[in-house]
Amino acid sequence: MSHFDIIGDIHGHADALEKLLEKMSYQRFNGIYRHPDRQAIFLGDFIDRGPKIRETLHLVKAMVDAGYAQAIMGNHEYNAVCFDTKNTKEGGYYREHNDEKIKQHYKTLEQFHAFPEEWEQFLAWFRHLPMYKSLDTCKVVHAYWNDDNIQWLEQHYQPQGEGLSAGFLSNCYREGLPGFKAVEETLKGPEHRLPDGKFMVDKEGIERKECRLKWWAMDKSTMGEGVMECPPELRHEPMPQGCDSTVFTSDKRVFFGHYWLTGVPKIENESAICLDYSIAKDGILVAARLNEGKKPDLWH
Ligand SMILES: [Mn+2]
Repeated sequence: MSHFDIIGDIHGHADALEKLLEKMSYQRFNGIYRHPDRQAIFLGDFIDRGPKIRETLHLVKAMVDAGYAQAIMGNHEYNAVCFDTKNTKEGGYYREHNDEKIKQHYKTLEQFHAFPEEWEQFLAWFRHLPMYKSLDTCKVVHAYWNDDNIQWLEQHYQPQGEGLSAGFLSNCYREGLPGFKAVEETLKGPEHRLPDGKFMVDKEGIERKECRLKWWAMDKSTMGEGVMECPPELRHEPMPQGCDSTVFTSDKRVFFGHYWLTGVPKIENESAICLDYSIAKDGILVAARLNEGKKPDLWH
């Protein structure tokens, strides 16, 4: 089956998801959305922020269980598992329970407050989601496809086996551990340290010394072109030393989400297509419809 519809980050916006599926001629039978000859691919980040996180998870997981969809893990699902898993060696949890991290996860905890067993089941499902897929006509990943990282995951992450076990997490949950880079970059994208004294402010209003690289951009000669949310005073600066300035190419198209793009969806780089247009921040939910031998169509 190569007739895929690839769907970007949902973040609890189940109504927008239903609308988009219906627009793309998916129909609900016995409560499960399906298309007679197509399969949906979900790029992760089902949870946090939005008003209908439970509904989103039920809808997506039911489609996957029935074979009408496939799903990969987003950084929010990974974070949720880390937040829930005790670090028996060093104490605490693999994701700290501090104000910033509770705030980011709050909507999910709140909406599942009365359904703890359901939440446990979804966490168990997250623990076994693949972090990437190479399909016959495309590749999918939540944030960043890098062959070295994918190779590390291929060797060390077994979604069908132990998945995100405490043993696996203890090997990658923080900087300095052998699996940190592969997991972090695959799910959250590559970052680079800003020049001394410079910082950027992220969506949560937190100051960060790292910038997020637009690894898929065609032109990466200035920071304005090559980094996300570039501070205005750095826009015309050359990219920091050590950033990859080559144009990303791939044998098959890579689809990814994660980056909170805004405006009208468009394909910047034919080899790497972002489908996250900020549904959780007054944006839209976007899908790419793939038909053999044709350019992908963007739907919203
Ligand atoms: Mn994300």
